[in-house]
Amino acid sequence: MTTTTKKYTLTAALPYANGALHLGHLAGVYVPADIYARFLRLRGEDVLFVCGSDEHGAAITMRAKKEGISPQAIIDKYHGLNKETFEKLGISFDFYGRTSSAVHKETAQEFFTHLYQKNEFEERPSEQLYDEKFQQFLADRYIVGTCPKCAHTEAYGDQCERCGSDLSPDELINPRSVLSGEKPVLRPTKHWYFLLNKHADWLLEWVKNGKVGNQQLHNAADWREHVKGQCYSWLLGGLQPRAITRDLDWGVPVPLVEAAGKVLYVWFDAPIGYISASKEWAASQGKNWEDYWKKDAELVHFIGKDNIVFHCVIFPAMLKSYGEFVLPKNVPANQFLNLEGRKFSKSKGWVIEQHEYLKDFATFANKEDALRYALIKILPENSDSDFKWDEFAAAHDNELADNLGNFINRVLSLTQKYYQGQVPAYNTNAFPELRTELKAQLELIEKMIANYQFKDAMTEVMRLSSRFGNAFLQEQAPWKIYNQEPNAPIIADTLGFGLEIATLLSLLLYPFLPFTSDKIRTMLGLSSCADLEKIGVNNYQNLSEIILKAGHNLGTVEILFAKINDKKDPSRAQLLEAQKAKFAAMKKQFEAEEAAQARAEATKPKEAVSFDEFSKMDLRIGTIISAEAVKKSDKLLKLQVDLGSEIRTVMSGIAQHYQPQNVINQQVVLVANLAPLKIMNVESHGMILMASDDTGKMCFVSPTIAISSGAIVK
Ligand code: B3M
Ligand code: ZN
Repeated sequence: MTTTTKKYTLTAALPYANGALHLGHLAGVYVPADIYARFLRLRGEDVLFVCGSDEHGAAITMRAKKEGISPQAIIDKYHGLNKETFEKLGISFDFYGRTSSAVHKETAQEFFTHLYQKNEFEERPSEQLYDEKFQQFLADRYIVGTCPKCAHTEAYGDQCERCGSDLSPDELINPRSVLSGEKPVLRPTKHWYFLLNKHADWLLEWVKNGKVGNQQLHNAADWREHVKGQCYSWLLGGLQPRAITRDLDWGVPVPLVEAAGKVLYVWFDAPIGYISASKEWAASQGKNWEDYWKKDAELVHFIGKDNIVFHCVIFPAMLKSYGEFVLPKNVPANQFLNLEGRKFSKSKGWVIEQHEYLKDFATFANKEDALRYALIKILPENSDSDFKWDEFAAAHDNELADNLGNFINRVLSLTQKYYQGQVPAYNTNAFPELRTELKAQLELIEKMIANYQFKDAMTEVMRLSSRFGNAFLQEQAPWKIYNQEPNAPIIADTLGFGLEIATLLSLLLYPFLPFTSDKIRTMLGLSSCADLEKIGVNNYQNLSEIILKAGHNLGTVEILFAKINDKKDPSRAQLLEAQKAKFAAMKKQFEAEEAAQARAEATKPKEAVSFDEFSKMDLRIGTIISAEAVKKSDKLLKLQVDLGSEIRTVMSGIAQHYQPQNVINQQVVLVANLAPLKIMNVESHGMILMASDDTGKMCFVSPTIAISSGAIVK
């Protein structure tokens, strides 16, 4: 039975169950997806928000090999850890599935069979790399070698992580097996290829104009530019048939007799995982999963930028080939988050894993929202961004504690004091100008969220607390009036409006900071926003519904955010300092390693040059006739060098090794035909040759006898 009410299906990329997730994953995918899910639910929309573990592919089997346990043990371990951590952070999936489930196997096989019967595949014999020692074909990540595009020596068989190129194993130079480390041999095999090339034209039209045939499915302007950009580079580069089966023993078996021993390619079965999770959820709720995937269902995929092609090209082609499925309305992919200026790297330990954060900050009240807030402020929506502990602390103290916490505390404490914790009778039309401004503010926030601009939306929500909360209370200063005229109606009007703002904040913050929203509502004597999802709060158009009625009893006032930098209680600052120290020490070590590497690189013998190339250099003896320090530079000296036939001005980086007065009459070797270069606004004509070693010593290279200026060096 299909009902007519609109359904929203939100998916968040299925993380591989081969490790813990870190802050980059949270900011890239799960927090934004959760914001949108909560926002829609609070409006009373019918939302299905699914995710789950991606439990197939080399990511799993290789991890199992590394840890010396079975793939099953790996997926059980990390599925449990990731699911539990998401819950703790308030990521409100309706269902967190796993691709090892029976429903998934059946769904993925049925999907394959259906496309097979519709002739969407082609069977192709091929020669593939094979590890004779391990008796296994080497697909994707099982093979490493040198990238043909950027010469990175550790490129994988499916992708080079240095330059981002999409590769196939046969493109790698000097391929070697990850299993045995040996050179693989070629062996004949056969695979099924999805004829992606057949779909190129409609996909391009769909991405570019949001149209399929004469149906307008979405407004192309709503898609992020960087997402469309990646799609164009794939679509215009020419789509090729793509192998969707593999010779592996871990995965969903290919449901064809002639494909015994083969499994589906992990990127074929993983997105189908969204559908299987929906089926499992629907079965548990007595609902029909098809309502959420067909007709006018609205599908939105939340992913990181490395998954764009799979969600904007390949999976849509699969859905359309199958028939009846809707295509994603939007794929608001995020860019990457960095950590203190460097890429996250699990292997180097440069990472903050979400479950580790929760452990390290166990004693920190409201740690979940403190993290959510810090991440939302830097969501990499349109460009990469950077997590910094100092910014985390500053945002927590200045914005959450001093702005939001302070406002909630003030309005509730004043109501407690003046009206014994009961909402006073007040004029709900007081401050008309402010109310008009507020309405516009609420509309702006709603528009931003609907456009997936979550970072900006949260800034605007926080303005409710600063502009309409704290600044408003400060302007009205009810405490001053109270001293003279405790019954003045303006006091009730002021606090009444303030309580409306506090209530609105509890609603508006719910998608962003659900724990804080709950706390504010408890203080307001209200139940969680989760209870409002059933009825739906149209908090933007019908404000009167959310207004606390006169006589309503407020709850107890509590501190919302205890500051990190607190002289009386240094415990939180200590937690933070420990983190900062840990990363600073690591950074120091990395920098030392990098410097050593750079030195090694610099002292490595250079490539041979021909005599002709060398003869192009015009090297001459020059005599320094004057030298002066350069303002604002501790490295440079400005020199006049006599070349016999002319005097040259040369800027030279020797100030840390020579005093100006000590270089006069010094004979040096000058590269006389180096193109002039402007350095600190002075044109430098030539370069003096210096010798240096790795102890930091540096000296001129000079003739062993006095020789005429201008003498040729060859
Ligand atoms: N597991 C890749 C990743 O974690 C993959 C996503 C699947 S989404 C269907 O980046
Ligand atoms: Zn490369």
